[in-house]
Amino acid sequence: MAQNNNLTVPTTGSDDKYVTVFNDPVNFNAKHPLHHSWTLWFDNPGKRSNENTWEQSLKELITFDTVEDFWGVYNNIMKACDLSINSNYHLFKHGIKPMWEDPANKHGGKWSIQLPRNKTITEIDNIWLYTMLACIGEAFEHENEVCGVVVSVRKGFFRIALWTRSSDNRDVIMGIGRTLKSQTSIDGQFDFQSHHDSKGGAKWTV
Ligand code: MGP
Repeated sequence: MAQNNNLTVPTTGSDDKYVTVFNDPVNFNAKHPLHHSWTLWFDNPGKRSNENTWEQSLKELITFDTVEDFWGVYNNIMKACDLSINSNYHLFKHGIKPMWEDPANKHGGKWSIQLPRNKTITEIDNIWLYTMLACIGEAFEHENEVCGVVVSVRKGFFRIALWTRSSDNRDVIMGIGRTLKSQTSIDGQFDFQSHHDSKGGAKWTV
């Protein structure tokens, strides 16, 4: 038991290892830390952008590192399905830019799936939400491999992608793909491509 503002409150019994509302029973504003800080980026480069100009349209929106702040951000930004065509949200570990050129991404690749617009909008939003939750909640066995996730709004479809740090170890990359598929409950095929041969076909599928 711990004393706080003249109230006797139960603790977790493990010397404040976990943050709970009992740490602040008056304001109930305890926050639950995430293992990493995550940064949300947005871009809508438009049709005329190319590899040289693309970065200029990239905007860093906000960084958070608690469960509560994630929901604060999620509940106060536009839903992915409401974004205009060619927009992208990128949620990446803080310190990693959502670009192929970033040192964390340059040897990596991405698992991606295109979801046709005829899926219901709620379904798309939920898939993007579950994708983000899998990342910030560390659902992946090789969590260090995960750099970030992207939702892209295109004319005929939405695309969900998860960027990995490397692209060579088949077992590791396949494990991530399988977890992503099960966490998002998508009944469709994800393709993996490394960033440096993104013009080629899928290297692996799941
Ligand atoms: P995209 O949005 O990843 O592909 O990249 P999409 O939706 O298939 O669009 P399409 O026009 O290729 O069919 C679109 C373009 O943005 C790329 O061709 C690049 O010019 C630029 N671009 C995208 N990314 C993720 C990067 C990046 O990481 N670095 C650089 N330099 N340019 C990028």
